[in-house]
Amino acid sequence: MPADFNGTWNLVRSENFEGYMLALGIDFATRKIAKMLKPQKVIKQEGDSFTISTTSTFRNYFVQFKIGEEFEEDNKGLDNRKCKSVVTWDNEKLVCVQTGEKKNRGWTHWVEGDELYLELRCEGEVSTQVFKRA
Ligand code: VLZ
Repeated sequence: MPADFNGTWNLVRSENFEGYMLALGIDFATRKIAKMLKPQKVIKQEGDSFTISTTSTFRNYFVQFKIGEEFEEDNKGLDNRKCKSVVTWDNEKLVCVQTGEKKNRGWTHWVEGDELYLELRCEGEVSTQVFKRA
């Protein structure tokens, strides 16, 4: 029985988002703004189909995928690099591998109690974001 990610989630804490953005080559001015943001995620899960919309006062990001089906991701408004992405289950965790110019790029989502976790990885950097239900 897979985990239920459905809902609206607000960022409550974040670690090393700066390092993750640096690894992606995000410029100084954008990093200064982005690290102050408290993004909200709305996740819709129907079987193995997901939409994740991340919104903030500065920029928004939307992704849609089915488990196990590779898709082109353009990372528009983030680092704008294209990559081939695929999301799979690792037990109760959602694991995305983003294959492209950047090594070891991807993310993992999981739910722990009433909290949604997101681990973001790029090159040697790992950032963790924690969200609570709105
Ligand atoms: O999340 O990849 O939920 O793709 C931050 C927006 C969104 C603020 C970070 C603008 C995206 C930042 C994280 C400007 C550099 C992400 C996935 C998993 C959905």
